[in-house]
Amino acid sequence: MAELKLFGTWFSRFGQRIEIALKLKGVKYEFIEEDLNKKSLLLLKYNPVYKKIHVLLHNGKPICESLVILEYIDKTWEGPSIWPRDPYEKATTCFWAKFFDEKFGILQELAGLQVFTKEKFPNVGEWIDEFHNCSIIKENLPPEDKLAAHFQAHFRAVAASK
Ligand SMILES: N[C@@H](CCC(=O)N[C@@H](CS)C(=O)NCC(=O)O)C(=O)O
Repeated sequence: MAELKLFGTWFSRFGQRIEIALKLKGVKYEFIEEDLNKKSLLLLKYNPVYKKIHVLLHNGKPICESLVILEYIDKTWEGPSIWPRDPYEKATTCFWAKFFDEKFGILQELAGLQVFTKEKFPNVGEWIDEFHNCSIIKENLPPEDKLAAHFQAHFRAVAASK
């Protein structure tokens, strides 16, 4: 039987996109929760370049970086497409995925910033609402208040350590 393990943390948006992709494809996997303050030797072994989550381990072969992992999942398993099939649409989707990765997400709210408001970007706002209303997404995203509490505690700890 194929071995499939995902090294990650419950609160990471990068990991949530990977878990949602695996669930959309109907693929079973084992989730290995990492402590980012004390990374496992396996994580360091499988991602020696960045030493970061996420790593998808498929039959002993590690795949790193969430967007690369999404590509791998899409090509490896049957089921609904994760990426658009049209090359131009795919390139555009990839561009925006990278753009959002490098910006805030929930962190923008905690920092008191509102970069992507519905007023400024109605199409993006509509897409975000549609995304959150999809049942497989709703069932697999941790509650926003739990995420907010986690990141607030994290930022307080960072500030206290300075
Ligand atoms: N570009 C990477 C980002 C991965 C990333 O930033 N991982 C964070 C957690 S969300 C991490 O492992 N941080 C620990 C560290 O930087 O030491 C991806 O898309 O997978």
